[in-house]
Amino acid sequence: MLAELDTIEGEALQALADASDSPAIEAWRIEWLGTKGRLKGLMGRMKDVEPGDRPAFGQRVNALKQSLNAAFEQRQAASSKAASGPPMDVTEPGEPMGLGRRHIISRTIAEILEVFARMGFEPATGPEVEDEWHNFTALNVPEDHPARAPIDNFYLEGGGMLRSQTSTVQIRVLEQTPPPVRIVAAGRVYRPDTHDATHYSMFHQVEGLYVDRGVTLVDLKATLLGFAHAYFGEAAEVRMRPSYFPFTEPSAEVDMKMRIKDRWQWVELGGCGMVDPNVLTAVGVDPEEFTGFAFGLGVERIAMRKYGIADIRWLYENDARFLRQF
Ligand code: FA5
Repeated sequence: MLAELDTIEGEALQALADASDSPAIEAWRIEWLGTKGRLKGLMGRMKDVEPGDRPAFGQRVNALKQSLNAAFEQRQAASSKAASGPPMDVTEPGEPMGLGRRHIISRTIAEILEVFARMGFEPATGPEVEDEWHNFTALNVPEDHPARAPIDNFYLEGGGMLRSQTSTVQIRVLEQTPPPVRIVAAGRVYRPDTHDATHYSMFHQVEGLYVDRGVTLVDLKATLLGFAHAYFGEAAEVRMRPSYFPFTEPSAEVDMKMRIKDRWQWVELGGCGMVDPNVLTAVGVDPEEFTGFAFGLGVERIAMRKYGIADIRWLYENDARFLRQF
C-alpha cells in the first residue's frame, strides 16, 4: 500500500507537469486536491490498511498532500508569471519624456525685458482688444489718416479693434500714472498684412516710453545703444534714419548693426522718436514741463536676426523639429 503511494505521487506530479495552461492546472487541482479529489479518496482507504500500518500510512498520505500542494503552488506561480510577460528589468534606461520648452519668441521677450529692466524700465501691459482712442486718436493719428483704413486693421463688429501697435500702452500708462514714467511693454499686435518671409498678421512689439523733465534725443539714442550692446554685443551699433510717425516729433527708424553669419549688417528693427506734444496733452501731461521719448521694436525681427531664422512663418507653424533647435 505504501509503495502504491509512491507510484501515485509520481503519476500526480507528471500530470501537473503536463498541464499546459491555467485551466489545465486548475483541473489538476480539482482532480487531486479537491474536496472530492483523489487525495481525499486515499484517506478513505485507511480502513483497508492493517491497524499496525495505519500510523505510517497516515503520515505518508500527509506527506503526499504537502508535496502535491507545494508542487501546485509552484506551478501556478510560474504560469501566471509567464502570462504577464517577461520580468521587468529596472536597470534598463527609460524612454525619454521629451520635455517642453519656452517658445523662442517668449524667450526673446523675456530677454529683452530683462535688458531694459537693468536700465530702469518697468514692465507694463495693455489689452490686445483696444478702442480707436488708444490705438489712434490719443496717439495724434488724424481721423482721415491712411493708417486707420479698414484694409490695414482688424476692426471688430460692434466697435473696437485688435491693436495694431503697442504704442497703445504709452497712452494706457500715461492716463494712469503721472510722470516721471519709464516703462517697457511687450505684446501681440495684429495687422492684416499678407504673410511672407518677414510679415505676419500677428506679431510682437516691444514698446519703450520715458517721460520726465529734460528727456532728450540723446537719452533715446543712449538707451537704444545700451540695449544693442547688451543684447547683440559690445560691437553692435545703432543708427537712426529720419522718418515719420504721428505720435513722435522728430521721428526715426531704428537700425542696429549686428553680426549675422560673420558679416556685420544694418537691420531695421522699429521706430522711435520724441513724444509729440499733442500726445502728452491728450493724456493731461503738460508738454511745457515734460518731454519724453518712445520706441517700438519688432520682436520677431530681433529673434530672426539673433538666431538666423530666414522666414517669420516658421515661428508659427508649430513644427517641433524647428522649435526644438532653440
Ligand atoms: C510702429 O508700429 C510704431 N508704433 C513704432 C514706434 C513706437 C514709433 C514708438 C515711434 C515711437 P512700424 O509700423 O514701423 O511702427 O512697426 C514697427 C516694427 O514692427 C517694424 O520695424 C517691424 O520690425 C515690425 N513689424 C511691422 N509689421 C510687421 C509684420 N507684419 N510682421 C512682423 N513684424 C512687423
